[in-house]
Amino acid sequence: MKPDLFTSPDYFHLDELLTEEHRLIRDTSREWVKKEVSPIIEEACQKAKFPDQVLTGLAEIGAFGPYIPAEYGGAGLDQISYGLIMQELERGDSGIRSTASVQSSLVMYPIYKYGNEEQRKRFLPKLASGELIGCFGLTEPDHGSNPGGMTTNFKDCGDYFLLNGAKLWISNSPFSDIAIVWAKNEEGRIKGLIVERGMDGFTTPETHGKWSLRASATGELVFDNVKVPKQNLLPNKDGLGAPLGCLDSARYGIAWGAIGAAMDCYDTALRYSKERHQFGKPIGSFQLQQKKLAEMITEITKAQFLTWRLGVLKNEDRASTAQISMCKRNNVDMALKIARESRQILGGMGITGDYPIMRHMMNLESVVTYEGTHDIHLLITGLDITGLNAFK
Ligand code: TGC
Ligand code: FAD
Repeated sequence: MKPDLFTSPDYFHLDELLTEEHRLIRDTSREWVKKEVSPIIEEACQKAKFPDQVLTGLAEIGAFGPYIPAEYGGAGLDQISYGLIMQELERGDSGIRSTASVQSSLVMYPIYKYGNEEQRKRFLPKLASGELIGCFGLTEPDHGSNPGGMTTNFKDCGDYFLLNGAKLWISNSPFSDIAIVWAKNEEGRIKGLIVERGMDGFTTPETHGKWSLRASATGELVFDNVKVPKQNLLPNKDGLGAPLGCLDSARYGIAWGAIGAAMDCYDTALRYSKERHQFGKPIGSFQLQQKKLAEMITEITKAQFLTWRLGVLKNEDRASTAQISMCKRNNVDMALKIARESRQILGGMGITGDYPIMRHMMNLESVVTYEGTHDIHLLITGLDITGLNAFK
C-alpha cells in the first residue's frame, strides 16, 4: 500500500465544537493508526489474518473501554471521545474498529452494566489492558435479525448451569478468552453468561472464505453441554433488552466509525483526482468528477454534525435507540456510497491494494449488515415515528 497521507476533511470547522481533550484523543488515535495500522493492514487483509500485534497498542490508546470508569481499568472518557477513537480506527480498517467496539461495548459494557462487583473487578481491568479479549454471542444460525427467537439455552443443575446451542458470525470468537453469551433459561427468559475458553464442550471454529472484514477473525461459538459456573451469570438485567442495550452503545460507535471509512475514501479520491491526468488535464477538473467529490464532502459533513449531536445527547444520557439507529443506518449507507464513487474516480487503480478504497468498500458490506441491517434500522425509525410495529 502507498504511504498514508491522510488529511481529515473538516469543511464546517467541526473541530471548534470539540474540546482540547477530544482533539488530543482523536489525534493520538490518528497517529497510532498511521504508524501501526496503515503499514500492515493491506497484507493482513490479503492474507485474511487478524493482525494481533495491534492489540497492545489498542489498549494503550484507550480503545478498550474508553468510557468505562478508570477504577475498572477503563479510560473514563466521554462518549464523543469514544466516537472519535472509533472514527480513527475505522479510517484505518473496519476490522480494527470491530475488535475495539466488540471489546468495549459488547463485552466490557455488559459486564460493567449488568455484572456484579466481583465480575467487574475480575474481568474489566484485564479486558482494558488487552490481557483478555472477549466476544459477544447473540446471532444464531436461524436467528439473525430476530434474536428474540434464539434457541441457545441453559438449565440449572444445582452447582452449575448446563449450556447448549450455537452462535454464528461472531467477531473475534476464534481467539477470544471469554464470550458474553445470550441464552434462554428454563422459563424462556434471556440471560447473559460469561463463558471462558477452556470450559469443556466449548469450541470456536473460524469462519473462512469472507470477502469482507478479512482482517477481522469471525467464527462460531458452539456449546455442547458446557458447565458454566453460577458466578458467571450476569445478574443485573435480563430479557432481550439486555443485549439490545449493548447494541445501542456499539451502533453508536459504528456511526462514528463509518465516517472514518468515508473520509479515507474521499481523501484518497480527492488527492488522486488532482494527480491523475487524462486528456491533458487533471481528472479533478472534469465536472463529472467534481460532482462526485462535492457530493461526498457534503454527505460527510452532514454525517459529522448528525453524529456529533448524537454524541452530545449520549453524554447527557438522552440518545434514544431510534436516534442511534438512524445515525448508524445513515452513516454506513453514506460511507458505502462514497466508497463506490471514490473507487470509480481511481479507475482501474481503485481495485488494487495500493489504495484503501476497495478494502473499505468490501468491509462496509459487513458493517451495513451487522449490528442490525439497513432494513431493520429503517423499520426501527418507522416504528418510532408511526407507533406501528412492522416486526410483529
Ligand atoms: P422488541 O419486542 O422490540 O423488544 C424486546 C425487549 O427489548 C426492549 N428493547 C430495548 N431495551 C434496551 N435497549 C434497546 N435498544 C431496546 N430495544 C428494545 C423492549 O422494550 C422489550 O423489552 P421487554 O421488557 O418488553 O421485553 O423486540 P423484537 O423481538 O420485536 O425485535 C426488535 C428488533 C428487530 C429491532 C431487534 O431485535 C433488533 O435490533 N434486531 C437486529 C439484531 C442485531 O442488531 N443483531 C446484532 C448482533 S451483534 C453484532 O452484529 C455485532 S457485530 C460487532 C462488530 O464486529 O463490530
Ligand atoms: P437475516 O436476519 O436472515 O436477514 C436477511 C435479510 O432479510 C436482510 O436483508 C434483512 O434486512 C432482511 N430482513 C430480516 N427481517 C426483516 C424484516 N422484519 N423486514 C424486512 N426485512 C427483513 N452477531 C453477533 O451476535 N456477534 C458478533 O460479533 C457478530 N459479528 C458479525 C461479523 C460479521 C462479519 C457479520 C457479517 C455478522 C456479524 N454478526 C454478529 C451477525 C449480524 O449481526 C447478523 O448478520 C445481522 O444481524 C443479520 O442477521 P442475518 O445475517 O441472519 O440476516
